[in-house]
Formats: sequence, structure tokens, C-alpha cells
Amino acid sequence: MVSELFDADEWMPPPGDDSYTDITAHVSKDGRIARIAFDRPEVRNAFRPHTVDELYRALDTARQDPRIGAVLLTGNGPSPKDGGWAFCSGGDQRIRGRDGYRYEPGGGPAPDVGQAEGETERIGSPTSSGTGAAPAASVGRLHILEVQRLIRFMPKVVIAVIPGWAAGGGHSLHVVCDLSIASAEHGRFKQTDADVGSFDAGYGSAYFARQIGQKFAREVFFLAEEYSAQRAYEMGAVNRVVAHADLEREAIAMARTILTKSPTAIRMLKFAFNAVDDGLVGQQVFAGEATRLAYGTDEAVEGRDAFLEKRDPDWAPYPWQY
Ligand code: S0N
Repeated sequence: MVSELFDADEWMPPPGDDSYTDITAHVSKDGRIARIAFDRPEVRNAFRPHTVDELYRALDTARQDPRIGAVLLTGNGPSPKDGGWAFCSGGDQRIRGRDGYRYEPGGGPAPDVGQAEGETERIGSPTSSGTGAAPAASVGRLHILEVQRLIRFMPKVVIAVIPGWAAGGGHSLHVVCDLSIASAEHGRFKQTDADVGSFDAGYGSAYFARQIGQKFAREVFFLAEEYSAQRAYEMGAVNRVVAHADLEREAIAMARTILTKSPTAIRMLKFAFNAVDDGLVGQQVFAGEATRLAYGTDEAVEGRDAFLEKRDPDWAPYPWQY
């Protein structure tokens, strides 16, 4: 079973990739929606570097698939240990080193940093080399931030589907998603960063303050209290709160509504919403899309053809519009 909320009739595995160990990835049977889920429910779906690698790969696959218009990011559950539900509880604290998250030989936690008993087999990666050699590029990377940027800049709508805890870096991930929908019964929110000596000083906090206001955002971080889904909704941190049993059905319905819209309008709107907070990078992304649209006009084609034909361009058919 993928998750108690997973409807096998809706989904199929993505073509060509079934090698994930820390996440699950599916596409809807019509190929238009991706479902990507943390799959470490026994640790409230905490992510380790290997999880982040897989998450990035699955999201990037969805980004590049021209049929997909919406991505559901969620957490499988419940925990076989205690029945608890989670979206994601952030970085796996058992393998956090002084220099960030430690490289895990073969995808499993380094042996000297508190690997949970009996977990070796469960979290071992099929890509394990077994040598223990740590590629330099993998040491101490906080590459969850790369995942945040991928969610932010992919021209598709990413919906955080929150069946339980969104804590720490998991809270930050829901913040960076375009929309959030949460379980009324089990959705819980807590920003634990300051409890564990960590701080997302980018989208997780500053952009969060843009969403819900400075006072609430500072309260969430400085007090690190627990918030119900209903309270998060009242603060403006989530879009919808729905019955737990209906969570994925409602999320799919949201995605299907989005899919009825113009893909170009949705991508331009997403980048317009982003641009005001993303500085020159936001302008660059939006401008890139504008350039792409311009390339589709006869006017731009005339400029290209004039160059290739070694003649002056004829702009006469293209007035200076007012
Ligand atoms: C989520 C919480 C509140 C749930 O409490 P609950 O329901 O009482 O369950 P527990 O009994 O606490 O947990 C059940 C089992 O799961 C293990 N576990 C839970 N969370 C983690 C975790 N993050 N890492 C490792 N294990 C975890 C528990 O230990 C327990 O196991 P057993 O049964 O064996 O005892 C509660 O669990 C909680 O508070 N969890 C910790 C949340 C947290 O502090 N996360 C880390 C916060 N920091 C980051 O995420 C940083 C991430 C990052 O990389 C970053 C870096 C730079 C910039 C930005 C970021 C970013 O934030 O994204």
C-alpha cells in the first residue's frame, strides 16, 4: 500500500522510473497530474540527502513532461509505528552534521550518526556502491533549497497536500508550493527551525511573512507552537481544509480545475506572482517567458529572417501600438 489516502484507480507509475526508495512518484492515468510523496512515514517523512535527490529528480521529471500541468506534493502514511500522519517533518535530525547534512554512503545514514535500529535495509538505496566513498559535491549540501527553487520556478502549479505534520523544512516546502490543502483532522503545522538551531532565512520565513503577514510569521518562528489546519487556514497559510478521507480527492479536483485553464496564462500568472518577490531573478524568469511569446509573433520572425537573408528588416506591418 502506497498510503491510506492513495487511490490506485487514479494513478499509474511514471514511465521508466521505479527506482525510488524514499519517495513514491505517480502520474494520473490521463498523464496530466503528478503525485509525488515522501515515503518515510516512520520518521514523519523527514528528508535525508537521498530523499532530496529523489524528490528533485521526480519534480524535474514532472517539470519536463509537457502533458503535466499540476503536481501534488504529499506524504504517505500513516506511520506503521504509531499511526501518525505527516506531510514532511524537515531535515532528518539523526544525520545532520556540523556542516549541514552528511553524505550517506549508499543512500543510508552514515554509521556513526545515530542510525535507527533495524533501519539499514529499509532505507538502503538500490544504487548503493557500498564503498563508502563520499563524492565531494554531496558533502554538507543543503540542497533542499534547490528543490524549493524548482517548485518555485517550474511553470506548473504545485499543490502541497498535507495529511499530517508540516514541520521545520517540511513547513518551508508547503510555504513554497503554489497552493496548500490540509487534512482537517490530522493537518498540523509547526516551525521548529529555532528549536533545532536551523533557520530557513529565504522562502520559508521571509516569503512566508509575505503570505501571512509579519506578526503571524514571526509568531510561528519565534514561538514554534503547534497550529491546527483550521488555525493555519485562518492565518492565511493554507487554502483549504478538508476531511482527511477526502484530502487527495479534493486535491485532484483542484488540479483538474487548474487543468481546464490556459497553460500559457497559468505559467505567466505564476511567474508574475513570483516576480515581485524574486528580484532580478524573478524579472529574468518572467522576461524569458515574454521573449518566448514574442518569438511566436510574425514581427520577431521578420527580424530573424531579415538577418538570415542579409537584408534590412521590414517593420512596416508592425505598428507602434498604443
Ligand atoms: C513533527 C513533530 C512535531 C511530530 O511530533 P509527534 O507526532 O509527537 O511525533 P514524534 O514522536 O516526535 O516523531 C515520530 C518519530 O519520527 C521521528 N522524527 C520526527 N521528525 C524527525 C526528523 N525531522 N528527523 C528525524 N526523525 C524525526 C521521531 O524521532 C520519532 O521517532 P521514534 O519513534 O524513533 O522516536 C516532531 O516529530 C518534530 O518536532 N520533529 C522534528 C522537526 C524538526 O525539527 N525538523 C528539522 C527542522 N530543520 C530543518 O528541517 C532544516 C532543513 C534544511 O535543510 C534547511 C536548511 C537551510 C535552509 C532551509 C532549510 C529548510 O528548512 O528547508
